[in-house]
Amino acid sequence: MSILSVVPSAGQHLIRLDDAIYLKRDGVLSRLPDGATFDDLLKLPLDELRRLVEQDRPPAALPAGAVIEAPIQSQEVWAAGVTYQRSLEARTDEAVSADPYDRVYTARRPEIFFKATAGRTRGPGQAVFIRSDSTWDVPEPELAVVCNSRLEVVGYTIGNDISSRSIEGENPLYLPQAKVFDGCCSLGPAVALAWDFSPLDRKIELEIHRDAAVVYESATTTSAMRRSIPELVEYLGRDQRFESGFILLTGTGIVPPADFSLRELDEVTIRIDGIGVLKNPIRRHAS
Ligand code: DO4
Ligand code: MG
Repeated sequence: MSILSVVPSAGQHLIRLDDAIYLKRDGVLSRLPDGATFDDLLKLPLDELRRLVEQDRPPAALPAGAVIEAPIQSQEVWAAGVTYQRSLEARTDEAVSADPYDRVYTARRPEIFFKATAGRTRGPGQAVFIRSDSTWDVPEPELAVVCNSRLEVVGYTIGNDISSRSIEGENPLYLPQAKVFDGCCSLGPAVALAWDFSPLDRKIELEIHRDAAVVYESATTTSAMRRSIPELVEYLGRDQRFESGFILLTGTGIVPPADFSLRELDEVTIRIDGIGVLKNPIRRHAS
């Protein structure tokens, strides 16, 4: 089966294959001009980017042995939290104090935190990590927004905001340690381009496999998100510049029950309708 089967045939998607960027448009692959990188593309205004991406180009063959990489270069990954009722319920159950979570769910200002750099981020098929000093770990399947340097939404991908519930639950001030470590995030398999994809009412599905059996599965839809994407982008873009844009995870609407924790060798599969399938095996950092 082709590695491109994880990207839908319909629509327009940018895919990073080895070090080049390709467009998959209605099932046909073409290669963007030599040397085009995510940093270059995300410095362009959206209309110029669209012209470049949609230029007539000959179809390209899938390079032999190519692998799909995470759609990121020098962009920081940020994340919004407590944007779905389910996330609020899970945090208030695990936390020493429910109050900060209750307040942020309805506050004007959203929760937005730093999540990862490209070096901490993994692509499709690569191992993602849980911490050596955590006892309760979950994947968080999230719609990820890709923005350019002008805060215009260029497209959408899938993000996994892997999180330690034991560390965050002990004290909310430990959030950066619960969220940020090597291999704490995966992205991919493709960027569904904004002019061709509506993020509204998209189904998000999570499946966790252990020893060839499904040990957890659930689904939600982006229509259950309490915040709008323009609102989250506007808050993140306040008083700071992103020279090559950024990637913003929009929060999880799926949290497994309290007796579930990820284990080494589990496999996490996230599907978002119109974007594709992101699958990663789990590893635990050595203590
Ligand atoms: O409040 C802590 C993190 C919440 C989060 O990551 C989410 O809701 O997705
Ligand atoms: Mg999250």
